[in-house]
Amino acid sequence: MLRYLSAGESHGPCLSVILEGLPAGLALTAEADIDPWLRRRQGGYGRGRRQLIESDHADLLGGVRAGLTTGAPLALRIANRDWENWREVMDPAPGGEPRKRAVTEPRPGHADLAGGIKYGHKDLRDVLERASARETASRVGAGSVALKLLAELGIDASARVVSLAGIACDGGMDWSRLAALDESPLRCFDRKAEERIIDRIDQAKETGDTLGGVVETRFRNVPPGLGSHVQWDRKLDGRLAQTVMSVPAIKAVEIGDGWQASALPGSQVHDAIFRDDQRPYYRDSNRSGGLEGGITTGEELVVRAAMKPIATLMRPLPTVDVVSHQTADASRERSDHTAVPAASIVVLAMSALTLADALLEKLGGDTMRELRERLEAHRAYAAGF
Ligand code: EPS
Repeated sequence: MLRYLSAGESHGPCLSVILEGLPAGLALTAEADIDPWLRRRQGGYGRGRRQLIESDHADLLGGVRAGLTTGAPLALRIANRDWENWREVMDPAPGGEPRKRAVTEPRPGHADLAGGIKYGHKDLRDVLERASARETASRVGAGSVALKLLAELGIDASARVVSLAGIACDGGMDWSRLAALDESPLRCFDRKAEERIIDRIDQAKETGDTLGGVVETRFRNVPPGLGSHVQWDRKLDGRLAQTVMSVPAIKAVEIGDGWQASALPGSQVHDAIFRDDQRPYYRDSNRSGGLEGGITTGEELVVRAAMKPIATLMRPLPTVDVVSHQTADASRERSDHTAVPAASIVVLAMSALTLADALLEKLGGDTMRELRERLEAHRAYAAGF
C-alpha cells in the first residue's frame, strides 16, 4: 500500500526518496513534520565529525501542495552538504584511472568485500558509498511522514535506547516524559546509567573501538486487527521484523518479551484477556508486544532491535587487500563510535512505515477524511465485538 524507495550515496549530491500510497489531505510541511526527526537522527553521544558538516533538511519535490498531500507520490530530497568536499571523487562523469580515494582494504563486518565480489568492484568505494548508514536519513525522511499520518489518527509513537555496550538504561517506559528523550544525549530515561555509558563511549573513542546496543520503539492506541494470520507474508510481526532488520547493523529483532519468553512456561508468557463496563477487551500485561497471530491486539506495539557495533574501527582488524591480495589493515574512514541513539529513530521510522502500511491495507481510503471515518467505524465495531 505504502511503497518507499530511496537512492543516493553518502558523499553524493543528495538522498532521493519516493513514498507512494499516501492518502490526499494529510497536512505536511518539512519544517514541522520531517526536519525535527532528521535532526533527532543526527544526534546522540558518540557520533563522528560528519554530523558537524550536515544539517539535514527535506525539500518537498512532489506530492504536496499548499501544505496538504495530493495523493500523488511524495518526493523528498535531502542534500549532502559534504558533497562539496567530494565532488571530484563522486563525479558521475566518465573519468580516468586511478580512481580518487579508492578503497581496496575491506572492513570486516561492512558490506565492502561481499558487495565488491557481488558487483565486481575492486574500488570498494562503489559499495561503501551506498552501504553507508547515511542512507538511513532517507528512511527517517519517509518514516516521519508515516509518523505524521499515524499521529493524525491518534496513534502515538516513541523511540528510545534501552541498553548500550551491555549497560542497561531502560528506566521503564513513560509516555508522559517523551520530551526527556530529546534532552538525553543517549535518548534514554535512566540518567544514572547514561553517565556510565558515556564514560564507556569515551573509552571506546580512546581505544579506536565502536559499541552497539538495543533500541525500543512503541506505538500506543493502535487499533486491533492490523496484519493477518492467514498467510505467512501478511503477518505483521514478520513484516516488522523484515523492515527493522533491514536497518544497517541491526542483527536481531524482538516483539514484546521475545527472547525472554522462550525460557518461561506459557502461564507466565501469555496475556490473560479481560472485559468490563469501561473497556471492551483488555490485558493487564503486554508480554506479546501487542501482536497475536501476526495481528494487532490493540495493546501497545513493542519492537526491540539489537544493533552491532559499527564496522569502521580506528584501530582496524586485519583484512586482505583486494588488489594486491596481501594482508593489510582494514580501511579507516571517519565514522561514529556509536550510533545507537540514531538507530532508535531509524527503527521507529521503519516500524512506522510498516504500521501505516498495515493500517492503509486494513482501511483503504484515498483521502484522510475517508481514512478517519473508516478508522472510527472500525474502532466502534471492535469495541462492540
Ligand atoms: C558511515 C560513516 C560516516 C557516518 C555515516 C555512516 O560518514 P563519513 O564517512 O562521511 O564520516 O557519519 O553516517 C552518516 C553520514 C549519517 O548521516 O548517519 C558509514 O560508513 O556507514
